[in-house]
Amino acid sequence: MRAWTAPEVPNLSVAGPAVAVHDTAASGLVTTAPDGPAKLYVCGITPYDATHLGHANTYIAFDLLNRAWRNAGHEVRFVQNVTDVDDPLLERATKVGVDWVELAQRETELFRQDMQALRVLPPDAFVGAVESIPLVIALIERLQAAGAVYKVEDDLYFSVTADPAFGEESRYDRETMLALFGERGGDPDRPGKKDPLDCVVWRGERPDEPAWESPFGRGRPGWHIECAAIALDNLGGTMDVQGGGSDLVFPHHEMCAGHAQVATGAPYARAYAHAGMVGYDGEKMSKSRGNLVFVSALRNSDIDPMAIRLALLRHHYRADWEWTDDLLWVAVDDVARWRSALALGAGAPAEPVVTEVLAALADDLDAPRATAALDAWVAATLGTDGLADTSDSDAAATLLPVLDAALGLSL
Ligand code: 5CA
Ligand code: ZN
Repeated sequence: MRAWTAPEVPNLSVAGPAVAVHDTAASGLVTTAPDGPAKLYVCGITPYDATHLGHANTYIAFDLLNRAWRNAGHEVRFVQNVTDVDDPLLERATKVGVDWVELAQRETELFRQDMQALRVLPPDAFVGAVESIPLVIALIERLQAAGAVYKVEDDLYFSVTADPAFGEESRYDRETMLALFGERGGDPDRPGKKDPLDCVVWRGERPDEPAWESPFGRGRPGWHIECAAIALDNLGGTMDVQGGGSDLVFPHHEMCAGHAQVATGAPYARAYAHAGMVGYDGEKMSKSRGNLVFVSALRNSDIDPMAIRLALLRHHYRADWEWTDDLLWVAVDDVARWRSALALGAGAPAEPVVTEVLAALADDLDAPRATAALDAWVAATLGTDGLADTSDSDAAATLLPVLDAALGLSL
C-alpha cells in the first residue's frame, strides 16, 4: 500500500559514528554493522483506532535509528506492515457496526497523516496483511515442507520446537512465555496442540469473518506469520534490526523469528530493539484500556507536531514512562525558546553540539542526551544564566540541518 510523503532531510557535511542499539536477544548494546543497505523492519499498527502517543513514541524511536544510520553513511531499507486483518480489528468493527475494510483504511490514512506531521521517514515498503496473503501462504508451505506445521480442527499451527533457536530472542523462561502468550493473543489451553506455545499460522474460516482461499482451506493469516512473510519478502535475508514496542518481545518477535528461521535456516535479525511503553493515568496506553491521547487530537487542537515530537524525544526510547499534559506544555515552550535562539543566527559555538548530538544518537538513540546538549546551547546563546554567547556567527546555520537530519525537528 501507499506510504506517506517523505520529509526533506538535509545531507550533513559531517558523518555520525557507527550506531549501537540495545539488543533484547543479547541483553546488551550491539554495534550495528550493516553489510550493504541497513535493513530495518518495524512492526506497524493494527488500524482500528487512531495513532496514540505510545505508537508515536515507538515509531519516532526507530526513526532515530533510520536517521542515525543515514548520518553514518548507510543506505537504509525500511519496511513496515499494517495488520489490516486481525482479531482486534474485526472485533472493533463488529462492535461499532462499521465495515472492517473501511475502518482499516480510515485509520491507516490517519496514521499516515500523523507520521507525516511528526516527520517520521516513511518506509520503503508499507505492506498490508491482506495484500500479503499469497506471501503468507507461500511461507506456510515452506514451513509445511520443513515439517513444522500441523492441523488442529480447521486451523494450522506452527510447532515452536521446530526452531532450535526458539526462546533466544526474548530469553524468557517457559513460565513467563506461557503467561505472556495467554495475555497477548495466544491460546495456550487449546486442546489438541502439541505444545501450548504453538501459534496459529492459518486460521480456518469462522462465521461472519473474512476468509481467503488457500491450499489449507479457506481462512486468514495468523498474526506472526504476517510479519515474517512481509519481512522476508521485502528484506531478503537476515535483517539488521527488528523493531517494535516491548509488548512485542514475546510472543510476536519470538514467533516471527521462529517462522523465518525454520523456513530459511538463517537468523531472522541481527538485533531486536524494543521501545518502552508509554502510559497514561497509571496504565500502559492501549486501545483495549481506552486511556489514549491521540496524535491527531493534539494536532486538531493546534499543537505544533514538533512540540509533540520534542516531548517524546525527552525520554529515552527504552524507558517506560507516563505521559502528562504538562510534558506537552513544557515542550511547546521549549520549541518557542529554541526557535528564538536559532532565529538570532549567531550563538554559542555549534560544532561541539553537533558532535554531541550525533554521538548521543549513535549511542543507543540517546535523544534525551542530544536534546540536553541543545538546551545548553540555547541557554548559552540567550544568556539565560549570564552573558549571551554569540561567538559563533554561523551557529544556527550549523545546527538547523543537524536538528532536522538527526532528531527530525524542523525548527
Ligand atoms: N500490528 C501489531 C504489530 S505487527 C501491533 O502491535 N499493532 S499496535 O497498533 O498494537 O501497535 C503498534 C506499535 O506500537 C507496536 O510496535 C507496539 O509495540 C507499539 N505500542 C503500542 N502501545 C504502545 C505504548 N503504550 N507505548 C509505546 N508503544 C506502544
Ligand atoms: Zn509485527
